Amino acid sequence: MTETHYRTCPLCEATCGLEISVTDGKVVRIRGDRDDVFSRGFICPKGSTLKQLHEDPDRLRTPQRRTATGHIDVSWDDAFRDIDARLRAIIDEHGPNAVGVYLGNPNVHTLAGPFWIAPILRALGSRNIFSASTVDQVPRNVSSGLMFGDPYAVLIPDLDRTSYLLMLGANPYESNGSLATAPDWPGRMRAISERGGRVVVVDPRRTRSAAAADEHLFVRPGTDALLLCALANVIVADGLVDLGGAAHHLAGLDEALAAVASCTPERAAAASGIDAETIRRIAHELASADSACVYGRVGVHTVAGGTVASWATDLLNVITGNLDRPGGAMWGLAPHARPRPAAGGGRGYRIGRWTSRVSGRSEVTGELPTAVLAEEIETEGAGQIRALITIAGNPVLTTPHSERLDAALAGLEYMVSVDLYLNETTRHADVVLPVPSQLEKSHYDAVFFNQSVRQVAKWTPPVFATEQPSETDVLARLTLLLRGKGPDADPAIIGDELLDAVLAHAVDDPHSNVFGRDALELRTDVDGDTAEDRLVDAQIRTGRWGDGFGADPDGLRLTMLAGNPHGIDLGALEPRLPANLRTPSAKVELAPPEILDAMPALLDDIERRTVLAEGELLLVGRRDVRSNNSWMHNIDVLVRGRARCTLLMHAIDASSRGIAAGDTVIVRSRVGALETPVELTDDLMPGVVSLPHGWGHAVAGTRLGVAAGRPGVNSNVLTDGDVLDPISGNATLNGIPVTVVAL
Ligand SMILES: Nc1nc2c(c(=O)[nH]1)N[C@H]1C(S)=C(S)[C@@H](COP(=O)(O)OP(=O)(O)OC[C@H]3O[C@@H](n4cnc5c(=O)[nH]c(N)nc54)[C@H](O)[C@@H]3O)O[C@H]1N2
Ligand SMILES: Nc1nc2c(c(=O)[nH]1)N[C@H]1C(S)=C(S)[C@@H](COP(=O)(O)OP(=O)(O)OC[C@H]3O[C@@H](n4cnc5c(=O)[nH]c(N)nc54)[C@H](O)[C@@H]3O)O[C@H]1N2
Ligand code: SF4
Ligand SMILES: [Mo]
Repeated sequence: MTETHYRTCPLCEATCGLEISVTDGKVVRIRGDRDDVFSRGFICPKGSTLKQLHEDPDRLRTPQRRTATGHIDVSWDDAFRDIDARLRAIIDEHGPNAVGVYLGNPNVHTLAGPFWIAPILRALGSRNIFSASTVDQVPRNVSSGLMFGDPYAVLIPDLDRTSYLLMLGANPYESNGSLATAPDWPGRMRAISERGGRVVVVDPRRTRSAAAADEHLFVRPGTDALLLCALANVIVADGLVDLGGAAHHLAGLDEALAAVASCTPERAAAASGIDAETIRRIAHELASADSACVYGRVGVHTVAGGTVASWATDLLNVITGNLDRPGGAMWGLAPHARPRPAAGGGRGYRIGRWTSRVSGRSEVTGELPTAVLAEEIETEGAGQIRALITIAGNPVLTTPHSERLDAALAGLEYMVSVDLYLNETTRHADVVLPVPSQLEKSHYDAVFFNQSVRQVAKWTPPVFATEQPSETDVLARLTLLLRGKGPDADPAIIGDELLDAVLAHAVDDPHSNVFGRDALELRTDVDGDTAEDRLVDAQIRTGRWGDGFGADPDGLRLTMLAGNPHGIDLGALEPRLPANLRTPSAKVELAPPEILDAMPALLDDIERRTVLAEGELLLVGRRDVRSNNSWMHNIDVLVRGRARCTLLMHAIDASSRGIAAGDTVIVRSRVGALETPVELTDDLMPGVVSLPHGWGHAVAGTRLGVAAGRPGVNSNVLTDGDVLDPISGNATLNGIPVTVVAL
């Protein structure tokens, strides 16, 4: 008997629907769900590997405790007792800052991450909180926070309606998109050109995305901030500013435009390698398109000018009249988002509420830059990190100057990890707490529905039941022991608290569809088999399309989503000005001093960095559609075939160094060195080399049988933890000066 299950793929931001066939308790086939309202059958090579992931014998199913001879199975009770005793002793003696937390990327792909981590952080009360955000998109959060009052109000390209997409530092043909959820990005990009629009890609490499675009411009790594400011400069100088319908909602326009006055196309051309005439032409095309959108991602954010680039991206969207209009840059709206007052306005957003102890880096969004985690562990004194909790992260492979972090983790007094694998990071943990596989939990995209190019609601149930505790229960038990409730407290306490808080807010909120109702009464009507599903139900029902617990019988609720496993399409993006603004002025703040004050020095610095020492090249990263940061290399079907961890190099740069295709070379940066095979290509800008991240699995003490056989090298041995975006604290992962010599 074959049963068919529908399940959203949780591996990347694209949220593809999967059709999963199960016979006798085993997955026999996974393919794209052709009836999915959003993905329409699209799937990438990773989607079908949820089977292999689920069946992977190396995937942890039992808590692990580290011993002198390696990790061993222990019971859940022993694991939590160990954590309770050791972690609490450190906190009692040294205070909460002695415990650091690192949160990895998959937390945004689960229901545990968005809701069950906040209670842990509150119970702990440490300022030493770190996450993958500061090796990724935090500049986008900072500029959005300062401009719109909400760090999560990130503008996304209205892909399906735009006539012109200017895309910088993103390669959705491999990554399937980021901060713009859209299954089948490639198809949606092609559709722009097919309907007479234009796609222009700016990237130091002619990626598959660049090759498929109408135009590709090579750019010198790290210079996009200057390029984007120059595009704005041309629009001002040539009298092309058009604010469109957003005109009444703007503050600080004159200061913002003054800030780009020095960024002439000639200045940007000298730094970026894109000639001034082309910069002028692109500016004119942007300004004259029926609708247009500027979109930048990892390549423009993981550099020192990341926040300026993110600000300039949105400034361009504003001054071309594309803010909040169909086909332009718009905001998404998740079904569970709470309604906001129509007039907008709020408390605004601040950065730098505290600083890191050793090098004084600013707090952003409640976190410190992950690049300073190692020094905070190494440096003795009050406030030193002595213990670490990692949840769904592998910073030993994913964060800068990673050899230093690896050594620092080895010196911790205590470490706990919540993870699926014993990998390069979790091998340092005294206790590893496993979580169920992706097929053993329900799914609702609490994060990605907020930044999706269509308004969509979808909840999918688990494919398999499990004996293991749920991830939310694991996190709840950590919270409770941090609260001093001991290792055996009932995890349901946390789920109930979260649910009560949602309902209490909703009934207190005059804009809510349950305003004035009795929260306790609503609670008796909440559906869902698990704490996370009940929370989803309460949030959806009190959201924009919700049933308001009976107020609108046709409205959304969990049972309705359960009956629609292909999802419910709620339509194209809708304009949301000014309701979506949370700035105290209820305006878009175009000239945040935190950005503009730092800008002149930053732009000078970008120019200075284009001058390289003799023989130096600039290293950039890359993604392959078969990878997922560091953690899916243990799946044989994904790593089989040609080696993917190679250094790409232009033939000109290779021949001048006497390097031939397939040679092994030594790549050296200020902080580290590695050996890797070379692949020659014409698709790179000369002077640039490219190495993917997330490899480097030849490490003792892990349990990754397949990955260890095709280990590759860790590119973050080369990235420099001392060079950060000074505004957001984001790490510099692209444009790293390196030398390359034949072995
Ligand atoms: N040089 C360079 N470095 C980079 C980047 C780059 O472009 N270049 N990209 C950066 C970016 S954008 C990011 S987001 C970071 C990612 O950095 P990390 O988040 O630190 O790394 P991942 O490889 O995503 O590790 C995810 C971990 O979560 C575990 N895991 C998977 N699913 C679950 C789950 O459901 N629950 C739990 N508890 N654990 C789970 C995996 O086993 C793995 O250990 O890497 C960054 N590093
Ligand atoms: N297959 C796969 N998919 C993934 C992931 C994965 O590891 N593998 N990771 C997921 C995660 S966590 C994220 S955040 C997203 C990221 O998704 P994307 O942002 O699309 O990331 P990349 O594919 O790394 O594309 C970054 C591009 O920036 C270019 N670049 C480098 N430096 C510069 C520069 O200075 N300027 C410009 N203009 N370009 C530059 C690189 O050549 C590269 O083509 O992908 C997600 N999806
Ligand atoms: S693009 Fe691939 S990894 Fe991303 S959601 Fe779709 S199937 Fe999963
Ligand atoms: Mo990321």
